[in-house]
Amino acid sequence: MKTLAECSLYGIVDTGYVARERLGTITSQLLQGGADIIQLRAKGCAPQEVIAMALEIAPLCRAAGIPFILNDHSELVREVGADGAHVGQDDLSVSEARRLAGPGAIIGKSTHSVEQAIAASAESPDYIGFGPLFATPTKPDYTPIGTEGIQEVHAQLSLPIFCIGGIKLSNLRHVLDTGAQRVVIVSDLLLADDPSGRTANCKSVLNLSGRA
Ligand code: 3NM
Repeated sequence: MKTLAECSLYGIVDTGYVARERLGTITSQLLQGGADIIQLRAKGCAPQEVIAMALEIAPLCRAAGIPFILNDHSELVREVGADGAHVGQDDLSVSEARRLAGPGAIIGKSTHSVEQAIAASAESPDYIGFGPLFATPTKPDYTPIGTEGIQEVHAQLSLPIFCIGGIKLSNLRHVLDTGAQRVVIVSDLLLADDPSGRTANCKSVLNLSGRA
């Protein structure tokens, strides 16, 4: 399986954008386009639904050699054959998520300021998310933090940092120019006419920047 150090493009399969029956197809499209990590984000779905969806996605990621992460639900990681879980600021601690997900699981944490990123790193997650950089329809209630903190957070921390929030093919080069090394892209991939092509195009921008 690809290590986090090798990952620059993180795709999220979000049930807010993708109908249940398209989850497998879209996952395959993101993988085909070169996504390095996949997360299932199924906010508001019952655990049994999350299990069913995850059982469909996990084998696709496994076959591609790509880590598969559950948003929340660290307690389901082993049951569905996922590789880890992602926790938010108001969710379980990293250590509690790690205990539930089991040995070797990847645990990521969302952070929304340089201060939160530094505080989160003390919990020793395997990676952090940092954002939202820009306004995003995927999390409309979050205030954008802009790109100003990107360089500082990279200077202060040595763990993988995935910038997130409003990142698209059209602004990716700018985001990388401001110091980002890894990104999460959600709606721009999921809502593209050709999700696989859009993913591949984003990956080439990352590759060209020398960060992938
Ligand atoms: N977490 P899009 S922003 C799921 O800042 C998520 O922690 C964020 O979606 C955070 O690429 C975000 O469509 C949404 O803007 C990202």
